[in-house]
Amino acid sequence: MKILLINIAHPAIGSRIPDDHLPPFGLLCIAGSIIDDGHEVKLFDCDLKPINEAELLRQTQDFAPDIIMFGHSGSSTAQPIISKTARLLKFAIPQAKIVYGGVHPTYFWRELLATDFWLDYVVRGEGEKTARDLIRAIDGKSKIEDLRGISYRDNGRPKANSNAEVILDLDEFRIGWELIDFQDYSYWGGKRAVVIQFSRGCPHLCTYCGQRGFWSKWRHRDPQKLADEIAHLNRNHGVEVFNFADENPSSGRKAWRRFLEAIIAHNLNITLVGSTRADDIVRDKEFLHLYKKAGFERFLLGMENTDEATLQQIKKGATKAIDKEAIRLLRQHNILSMATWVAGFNNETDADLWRGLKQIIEYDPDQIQALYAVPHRWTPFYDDAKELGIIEIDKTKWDYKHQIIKLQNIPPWRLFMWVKFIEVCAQARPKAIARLIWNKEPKIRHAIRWYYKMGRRVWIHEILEFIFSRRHSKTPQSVMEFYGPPQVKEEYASSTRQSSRI
Ligand code: B12
Ligand code: SF4
Repeated sequence: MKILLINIAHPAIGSRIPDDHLPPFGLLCIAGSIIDDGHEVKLFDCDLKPINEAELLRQTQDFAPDIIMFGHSGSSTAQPIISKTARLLKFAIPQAKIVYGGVHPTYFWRELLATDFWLDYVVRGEGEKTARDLIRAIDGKSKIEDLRGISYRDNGRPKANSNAEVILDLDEFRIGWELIDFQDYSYWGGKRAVVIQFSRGCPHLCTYCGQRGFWSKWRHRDPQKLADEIAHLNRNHGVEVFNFADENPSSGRKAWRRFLEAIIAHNLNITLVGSTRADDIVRDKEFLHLYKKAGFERFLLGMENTDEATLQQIKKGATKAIDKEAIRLLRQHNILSMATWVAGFNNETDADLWRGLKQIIEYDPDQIQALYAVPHRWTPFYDDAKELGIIEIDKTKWDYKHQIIKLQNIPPWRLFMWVKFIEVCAQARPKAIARLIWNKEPKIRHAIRWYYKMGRRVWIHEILEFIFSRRHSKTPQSVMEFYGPPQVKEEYASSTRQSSRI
């Protein structure tokens, strides 16, 4: 069968920040599995090259796919444009089946199938096996009703089969690298780059996060096989930067150490960038030199808040002391730390924000990402936030970079100014600038310089956007009203629990 994979979040994306683009990793994971099942697969990465509707339509008609599969890693924010594009293509090529997968459709299959009548199937959860089985069923080799992890329409009504089992052996399916031209993709300031993944899932229970529910059990790839794949991509395709998709790659200490050692044994000159937890960094203080030697240049530490009570409320399982120590240890090994800080968990006041700023400076991270809380319905945070008002109903802005939840004490313009002020204070401190000038490693100096350059552009872009195009909802509805009746949420919660049993 002819399968077209489409990665799309917004049209003419090339005009947006940043210039660097990473390959659409989730779709490449699906691709490996379905290519190996004997299908002809093509990828349109509309994030990479701006494409208008007429051109997309023409290219799709030229390929004449039997199935068109949509996905995007900015899942909820991409949904409106995916719906629109899917509609366009379905009307033009009605015989093609439309399939949609990823985080957002996994939890919103019912609404999507009820409103987007051009959509034929939703793949819930991990896609490698389920997408392969679905294509076999569309090809008439099995019955849709017998599959797991699929939602579809039965007599016109949205229906879901039982959840798919999690993939326990992450090396069972390969990544369809052959669909991309490596030259097209870069990160870290123009360096050839890909996304890679060691593990899926997370054992922690932070209330605002959907990772545990989506991926369920924490699993990892064979450390040696992943190291070999990285070495292959570096030596044969010139990939210099590997951005880890894992939320929490270091959860399994032994496996993680084996991976670091396997990478070191390959003796590569590469840059590794990832996210992890501050407590794992502190736990691994005896072998942080291996992180460095393997090539890690930066870790994003999801600290989210500097207030002990808020950390407990969001069940972060972290303390201020651990967060601070992790930053110190990373610096000792000349690995950059990027701390996330999130506004909107606790109906902050100006005094809270001022205290937050002072604490961020005291933590002294190299980089900061100031974000806004997003009350996704599939997270426990939804229950804390459901009565709160929202000021943004445009889902393309539910990206952690726009305020969604209304604060009682601070109007949006003032919170925005606080967030920008916190960013500039953290990044433009003389101490931070001095680190750029005096860092002994050219690679790290490049990394810091690139972040400043990009940060400056994003910062100005966000201010202009706020002044000229941001319009907040005048009649705020509550989070619950926005999402609809609460009994629907109950069903999603229980379906997540089912998959967590495995
Ligand atoms: C790497 C990453 C990025 C990279 C993406 C690089 C790339 N080109 O892939 C970058 C940094 C660019 C990025 C950007 C954003 N991201 Co991001 N990102 C991630 C991260 C850490 C990993 C994504 C990934 O590759 N996962 C591994 C793959 C294998 O998983 P996957 O993509 O979900 O795909 C699997 C399944 O979902 C399913 N599937 C997915 N798509 C499809 C399609 C079909 C047809 C099928 C059948 C199955 C299927 O099968 C796949 C294999 O099992 C995730 C968190 C996470 N751990 O997943 C956040 C995450 C996806 N990002 C998120 C967000 C919000 C964003 C941004 C909006 C943030 C921002 N402020 O700008 C932007 C979007 C940018 C844009 N252009 O619109 C959220 C999405 C939450 C949501 N509800 O929508 C996540 C979940 C993180 C979180 N905080 O919760 N991101
Ligand atoms: S925020 Fe990070 S540590 Fe917490 S549950 Fe999500 S992935 Fe795990």
